[in-house]
Amino acid sequence: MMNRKVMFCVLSILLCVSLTVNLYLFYLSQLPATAKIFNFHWNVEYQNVVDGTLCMNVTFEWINGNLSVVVEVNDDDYHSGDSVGLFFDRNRDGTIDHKDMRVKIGNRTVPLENILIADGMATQGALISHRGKTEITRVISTRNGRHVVTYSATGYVFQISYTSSELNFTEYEDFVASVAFSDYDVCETVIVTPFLCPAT
Ligand SMILES: [Ca+2]
Ligand SMILES: [Ca+2]
Ligand SMILES: [Ca+2]
Repeated sequence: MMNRKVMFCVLSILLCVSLTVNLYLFYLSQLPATAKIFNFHWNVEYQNVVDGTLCMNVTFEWINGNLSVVVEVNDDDYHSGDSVGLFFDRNRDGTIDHKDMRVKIGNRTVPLENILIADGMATQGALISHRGKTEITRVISTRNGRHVVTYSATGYVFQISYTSSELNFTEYEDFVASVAFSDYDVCETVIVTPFLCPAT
């Protein structure tokens, strides 16, 4: 009789634990995803980077107050000069241009190494309009980047994280961004029209 009582207690406890775990997993599955994912495509007639459709996936996620950025591009050939450009409306004037390259925060002027090169170097660049076309201009300073680049049969993955101070906005604010990919092998750059990333 005693053994049955013990067994009943153990089974009851196991049932409660199982129920609690399942409820917690259900709760987690209902939480809104914090990552914002954007997908861009260029058909073969609009680019020479790949023979088929060029695909770029951009993921923004705020982690501990820093903006994690992951850019995936299905480029078909590695070159140490291939690069991803990340452009943010850092001075919050609604447009992305050379004024966003350096932002004054308090008494400091904060630059941003936003051209991430496949060989691990990084430099600064800005979007400019030239003869009705959007182009990227680079400044000369190049330094060791803090980004991570991997290349595989499916293409590139560029990863970096910026502080909110560098970006001049926080996770509680919408921001405007643009992304570019330069394929050194064919001397071609594709640039995404600036888009809005809503706050989490
Ligand atoms: Ca290519
Ligand atoms: Ca390439
Ligand atoms: Ca701006």
